[in-house]
Amino acid sequence: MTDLAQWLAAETDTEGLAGVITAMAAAGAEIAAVLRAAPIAGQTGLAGATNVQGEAQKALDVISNDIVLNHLRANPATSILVSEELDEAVHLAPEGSLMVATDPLDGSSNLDVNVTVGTIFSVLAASGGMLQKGRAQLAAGYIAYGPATSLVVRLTGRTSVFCLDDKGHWVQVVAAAAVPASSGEFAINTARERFWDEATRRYVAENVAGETGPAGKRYNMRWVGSMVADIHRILMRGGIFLYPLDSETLANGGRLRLLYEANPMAWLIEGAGGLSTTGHENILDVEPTHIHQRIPVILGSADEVHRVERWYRQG
Ligand code: AHM
Ligand code: MG
Repeated sequence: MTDLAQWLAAETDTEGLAGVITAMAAAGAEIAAVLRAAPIAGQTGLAGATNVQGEAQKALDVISNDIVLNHLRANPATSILVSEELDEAVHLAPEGSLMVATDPLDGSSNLDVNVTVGTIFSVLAASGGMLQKGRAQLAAGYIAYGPATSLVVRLTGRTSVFCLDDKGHWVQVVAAAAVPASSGEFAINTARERFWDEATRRYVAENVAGETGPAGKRYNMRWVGSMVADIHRILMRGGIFLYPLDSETLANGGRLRLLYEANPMAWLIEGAGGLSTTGHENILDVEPTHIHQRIPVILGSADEVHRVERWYRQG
């Protein structure tokens, strides 16, 4: 049985990097405990909600952000933290060599219905500045708070999956995740169809046409509406996730964030043999222009991503 510490020791001899991942894993274990008791504490709603004792409660995404911040503050290797919850970057250990970008609790609108949510993170060399391509990541990961608490992490090798046991240890359950090249599952919010571009419309139409259509096979659609849950499914059994640029998200450049949603997920999917694209280029090659930048996100099984890219080239 391999645990996280053993895996990290084999993956890197950089103490700082192993320390930051250990800190994120510890933050994840703490967030998991908070989430488990959140309905009793009256904490699943929005900021300003009250608990069963009538006390005012902080929203869980704020609590999760504080937990991540505390764990990274205690870690001497982290010098910069960029978080979805914070407008500005936070400067931590001045001597630290690493930067962390995180969405401390993604999919928080799913909390009041007890659906899987997650913490996403990306680790970069602080010396490269805050705006680096995803390709420069030293590591990335997410913690999925579902029926099991899973940590999915990759340095520069293969993407590995750990599960939190009842003693608080991270036990490896998949040494090297492998996203099958072909799949019959796609994930997109079809309620947005009226905003879609031509490439998205055509790709989805082929899938929906099933075995008698040009794709020549039957597809199923899944959309949790919680990126970590949708990506975890794809990582474990294949499929494709699409949050493309559409007429409504056009002005913002997309819906999801490049630094702490798209890049880490693209890094993990690539480490499992899958692919990512904006429709026009690999997500990991996009040069960021600001820390909270949004980006179109298409990723998963390689054959499916290639089919979407073909439609973009024709458009
Ligand atoms: P958030 O960061 O505000 O939680 O939003 C991100 C979430 C993703 O987890 C999910 O894939 C997407 O928003 C769902 O969007 P939609 O509500 O359009 O289906
Ligand atoms: Mg988010």
